[in-house]
Amino acid sequence: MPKPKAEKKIKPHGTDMSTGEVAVATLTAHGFDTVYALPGVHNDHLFDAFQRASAHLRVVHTRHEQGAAYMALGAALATGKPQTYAVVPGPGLLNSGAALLTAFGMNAPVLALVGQIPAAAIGRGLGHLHEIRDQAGIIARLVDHSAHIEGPTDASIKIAKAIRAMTTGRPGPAAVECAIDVWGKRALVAAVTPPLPHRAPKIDEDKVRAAARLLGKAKRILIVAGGGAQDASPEVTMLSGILQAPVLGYRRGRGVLDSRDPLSVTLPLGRELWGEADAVLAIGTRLLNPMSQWGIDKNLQIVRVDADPEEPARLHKPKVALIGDAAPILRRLIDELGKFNIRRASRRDEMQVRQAKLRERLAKLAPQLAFLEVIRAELPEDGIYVDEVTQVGFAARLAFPVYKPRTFLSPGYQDNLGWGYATALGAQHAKPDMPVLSINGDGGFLYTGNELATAMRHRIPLVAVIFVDGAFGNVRRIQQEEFGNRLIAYDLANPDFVKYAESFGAVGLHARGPNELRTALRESFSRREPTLIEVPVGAMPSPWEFIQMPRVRGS
Ligand SMILES: Cc1ncc(C[n+]2csc(CCOP(=O)(O)OP(=O)(O)O)c2C)c(N)n1
Ligand SMILES: [Mg+2]
Repeated sequence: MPKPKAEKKIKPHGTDMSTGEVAVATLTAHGFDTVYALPGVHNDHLFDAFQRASAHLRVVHTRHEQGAAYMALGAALATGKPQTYAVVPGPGLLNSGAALLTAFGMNAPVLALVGQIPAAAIGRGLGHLHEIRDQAGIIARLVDHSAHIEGPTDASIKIAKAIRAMTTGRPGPAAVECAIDVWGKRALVAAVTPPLPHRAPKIDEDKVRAAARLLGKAKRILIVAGGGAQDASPEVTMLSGILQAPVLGYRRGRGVLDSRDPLSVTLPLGRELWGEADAVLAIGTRLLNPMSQWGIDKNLQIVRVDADPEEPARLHKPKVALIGDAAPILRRLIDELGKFNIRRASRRDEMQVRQAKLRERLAKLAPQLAFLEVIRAELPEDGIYVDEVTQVGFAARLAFPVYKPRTFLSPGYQDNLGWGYATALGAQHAKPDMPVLSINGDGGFLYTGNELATAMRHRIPLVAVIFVDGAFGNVRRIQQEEFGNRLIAYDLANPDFVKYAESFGAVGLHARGPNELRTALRESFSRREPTLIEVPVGAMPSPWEFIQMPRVRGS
């Protein structure tokens, strides 16, 4: 009689882990080393997992959820890599909402980890702490990819999928939510999901040839670079040279072609060139303002390169749309253009003359430009400038020289007042060795100025300048010029900003005018401590004639 087979023992398979531990292990497996966060009971087990993993994952806690989300955004913009923040549900989520919205507008890879009320109570309207109706639905409207974590065994794959969604195709924010009683739930987990394979779309070779033919024949080409061109700076630079095509960047595309190249242009020259162009190559940009303000006609052939297949035809169907990441597509385009043996006459001299003429026109903005000149001189070449919705900021978009992509962080189409200080803090945290400069108006600064406490707590050596005119200056000027000087809701009661900074233990400096700002910046960039420089200013000349400009073609 054969011996009975030993009964096969089913070995427990995997590691005993909580949902929070799985989430943390998945984040670290994906290369995350920081989470910007504000805790609360809903996420206690998640934070316990953060605590246990603190050798691999730093928690930077802020003083308001908007601070956490803006810091993650700033870190993502400065590094180009995905970043994450964690908040409690309801008010915590909503407090982070403007930053999440801005991340969406800027296609920034920011992962929101959001708490939830007890799993069994979701959707029942019982009035649990921080309950909000249909949180999952609200999140799903704010970002393209969201998920609800059910427990330890689905947490890893759901987070891995969220990260993949954030970094493939059109990048952007994602969110996962998890209930208060689920973060601590334990189970045997077989493995943590590693980064999922990316599926790069195949480049459409016929379309590359069509684009090359079109651009090869065109006489006067304008390249428009948006945020989606930031990782294609060498390719854009090369194309600009081959085609002798000027490159327009406004907010997110600044620095894709180094401003020291005379073919690198901002809005006013961009508009002139748009009016003269027979072809436009638009890379990673919605192209909304040129098409809707400056006009289109049948003599303007448009080639678009975009990661999002839906984007190119949204407003106006282009001649050719190339879908995918800009850099590999542009490399193929450069190869294909090689067949045309293109010899374009240099436009260097012409563009130098036109740039000089523009500088004469922009001299109208002398007060803003004087500050920008000092900032450019003192901020190192790779230093990061973080923009705000303020007079000096508007002028910077037109005239601040930008040498590299990701060194000019401007809030995109949301133009979200008050994003600046906390976003810059995130950029500085993620790039500790690189000087970061935040500029602010007195209106915008106090949105997140409380995060000076975060700068102190985490020793983040951000230098911030605040231009103090005692007003929502932009609002005041519009009321003066367009509403018969009927002023309302524009004037500000300000603290003493030097004392305000000092009360946190930060360095507070006072600078009257550009020369004193130069000294203050020099001192601050060498001292490298959290610093706020207060600069009293008067009303500044309007930049709007250089930003909102009339049609140059079409009807
Ligand atoms: C979230 C948000 N709220 C309101 C506005 C409208 N807005 C644009 S500029 C501005 C005033 C900005 O004041 P300040 O920061 O002091 O800059 P200044 O114009 O005085 O230089 C306001 C309220 C906005 N852009 N974003
Ligand atoms: Mg102001």
